[in-house]
Amino acid sequence: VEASIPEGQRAAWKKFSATEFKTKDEFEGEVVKHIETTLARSLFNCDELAAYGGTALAFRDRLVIEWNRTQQQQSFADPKRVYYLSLEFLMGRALDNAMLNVGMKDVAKEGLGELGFRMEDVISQERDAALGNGGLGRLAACFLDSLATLNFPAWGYALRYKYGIFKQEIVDGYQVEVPDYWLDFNPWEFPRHDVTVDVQFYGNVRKYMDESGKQVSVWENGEIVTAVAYDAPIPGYGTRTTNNLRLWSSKASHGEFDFTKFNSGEYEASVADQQRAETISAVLYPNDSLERGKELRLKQQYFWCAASLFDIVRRFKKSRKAWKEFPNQVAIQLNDTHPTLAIPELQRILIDQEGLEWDEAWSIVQKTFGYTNHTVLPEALEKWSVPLFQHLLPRHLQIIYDINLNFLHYVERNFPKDREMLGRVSIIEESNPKMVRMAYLAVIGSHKVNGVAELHSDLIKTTIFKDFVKVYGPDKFTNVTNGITPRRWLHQANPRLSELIASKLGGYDFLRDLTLLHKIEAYVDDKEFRKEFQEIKYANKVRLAKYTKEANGISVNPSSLFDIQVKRMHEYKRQQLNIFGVIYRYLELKDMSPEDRKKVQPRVSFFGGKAAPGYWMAKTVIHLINQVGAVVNNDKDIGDLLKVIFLEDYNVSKAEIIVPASDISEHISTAGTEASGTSNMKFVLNGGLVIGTCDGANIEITREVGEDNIFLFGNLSEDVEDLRHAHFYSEFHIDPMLQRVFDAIKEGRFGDAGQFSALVNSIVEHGDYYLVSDDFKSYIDTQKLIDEAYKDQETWLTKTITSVSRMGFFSSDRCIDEYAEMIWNVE
Ligand code: AZC
Repeated sequence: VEASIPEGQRAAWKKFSATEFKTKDEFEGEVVKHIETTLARSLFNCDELAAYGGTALAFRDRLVIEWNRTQQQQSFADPKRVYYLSLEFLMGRALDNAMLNVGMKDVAKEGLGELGFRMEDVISQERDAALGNGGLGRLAACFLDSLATLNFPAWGYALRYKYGIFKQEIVDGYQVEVPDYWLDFNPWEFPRHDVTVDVQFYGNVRKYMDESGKQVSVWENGEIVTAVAYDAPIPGYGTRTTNNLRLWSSKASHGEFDFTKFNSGEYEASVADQQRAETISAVLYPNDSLERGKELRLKQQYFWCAASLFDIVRRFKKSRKAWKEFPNQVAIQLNDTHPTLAIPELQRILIDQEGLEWDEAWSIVQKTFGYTNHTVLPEALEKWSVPLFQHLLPRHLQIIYDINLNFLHYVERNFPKDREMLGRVSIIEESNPKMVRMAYLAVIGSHKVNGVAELHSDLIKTTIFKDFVKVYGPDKFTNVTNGITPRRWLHQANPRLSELIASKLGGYDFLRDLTLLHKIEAYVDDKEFRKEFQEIKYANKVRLAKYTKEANGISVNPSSLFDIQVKRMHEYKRQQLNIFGVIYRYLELKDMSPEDRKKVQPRVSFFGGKAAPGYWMAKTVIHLINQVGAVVNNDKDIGDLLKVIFLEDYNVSKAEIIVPASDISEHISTAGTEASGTSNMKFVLNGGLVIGTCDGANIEITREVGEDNIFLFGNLSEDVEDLRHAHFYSEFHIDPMLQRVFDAIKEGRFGDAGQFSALVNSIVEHGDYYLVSDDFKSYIDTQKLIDEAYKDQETWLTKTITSVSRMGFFSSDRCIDEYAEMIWNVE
């Protein structure tokens, strides 16, 4: 329904249009107004949470004004839009980001001070929006920031999970999962009860011939669930562009209750229907890099794709352009295979609802989609069973069969001699039950496929998509190396460093063009600069030490070398290698004379990260870390020489405290397994060095910062396969240093050895798939180099400053520009 104010009344309307606060006083006025009216609190019962509420609402108003303006402008200009479909957006907190992006944090700080509050306390009241697992979700959040900052007309689409990623508690050294109900108070979202889409599941397909002799398919008798839009404004930095993140929430299609049932006394049944519908958007699946084939997950995926596509098509149709213009108006990026159903869904809309011919529709589909792959791990590649598909989405299965048939005909014509090829590239895997291979559907339905770092993009071409390179040629496959937003990961997380850089570069332009950082290399010998740089690092370590004391009750010395590994817990990321290394260090310290110990570089090993609830091995590693901490941290011989800290419930807002505090961070995945990694970039940008394998973006970080400024170790990806093979077919000799560690574990020095036997045996008896033993010596040797290097603080400082100055490449702005140019063709 068009609901515009008539011409004649617009002048009056404009006169009273909402305006933005511009001064400290106006800001305070807004805060107090919101606290007293919107929140119905007063001078006498205003706590920090209410102060947060008032501040957030004041800034929200500002964002909304720009947001409305942006949307209005885009409606008029009707440019090509980018739609980023991601099941995860790991946004973290919004207030600090909003204040910095609109450039009003100082004003707010002063204003809050006058009202009796400290900025840090107010900011820390906000709960993280934790609608993601790890790297993939955080990347999507960085992309939204860059899209808005670079003024691209872009939308994010996801689900409004009632429960985001679980909260991690550590109880007796074990991970316990607690639900994260984050929506109690969320001023950043706008329910759009008028923007709804009915989504169908189940049912059957009826086919008939219409008058013109054309075959028509009708998907009918299904169950309908309604999607309701919830929007969140995404402000750009230093621009008025404010884009939209649209999250879908599910509810029963007939409203709150089925009144027929309700009135006839079936209260429970009527509520049950409603709950069943709401279950779809209730919870984020907490697995990263593992797919379990659960029906509810497939339902989530379709629900979200169908609602988003309906919305996108509705917007396109407003422009009344011809269908062939669709790919000129719409670019849809698939963040991994989770949204692959959007491909058959668009095809279905075009042929079943809009009456296009198959080929014309399919050409539109292929031009519209791009697909980003984030992993080569086989256990992460999505497959859905054909019977489940048939049951839940009967029409989509037919369409997928047709897509597959056309594709296989094409392959057959072009590779008549390679009969095996058809089975290898078919979307349908001939297993029992048959499976739909989502990654293949995504490749076939997109015009570009990209990996997320150079090595990864090369690997997908030689492993999982090898045959598709033969079919389509290499040009369909490309690389866009990941990036991070310098707004959150420098300016917000490390304000003092940002300020220091700005003081030398004459302003904050580097936050919009990170390549300008290279100019600070000129200050690498500047005494004053070096001193300040070092002081900032120290202050950030003090901040983390303070947090550690509060959270873990353990005092750590900020002068120690801070060694940090924070990321999801996974065998391929090899936190086990790290903790085995820590044990080795501990054993060596125990063997030393008190004299020798005096020469040792004190170190704190920090760990943080969640394990998927069903991932037993990852949970065992958490337990081992905590057990080792309990022994080491209380050993009088050791004192400050070594501390082991597990930081509970690692998330985005904690990362903002942790990342700026590292001297060394660990990115030590088995070569060829980590697609990119993005925390490696965050740590280096904040003046920490990396110990890492030749994997993912570590390789490009090395290229940028120089080999002297990174500590690489371990086997190379091209040797991994041979090594694994050798573990089974030659005699497997465990590294003797690692054996020492295992002996200590078996002696029970870190508690009941039985608890860790599966972990040890995965290496000793079951082939050491992740090459922990093969890389152990190289890892320990490199850690020793680090201890030595750290003693020479001046050289260390030079390395860190030089590295920061060379990190310009890793801005997500660069990354978004590459997508825009190579994949989306948008300006
Ligand atoms: C991650 C990759 O593991 C990580 O290497 C990469 O940096 C990140 O995506 C962003 O591209 N993948 C995931 O989080 N999840 C899946 C399913 O791959």
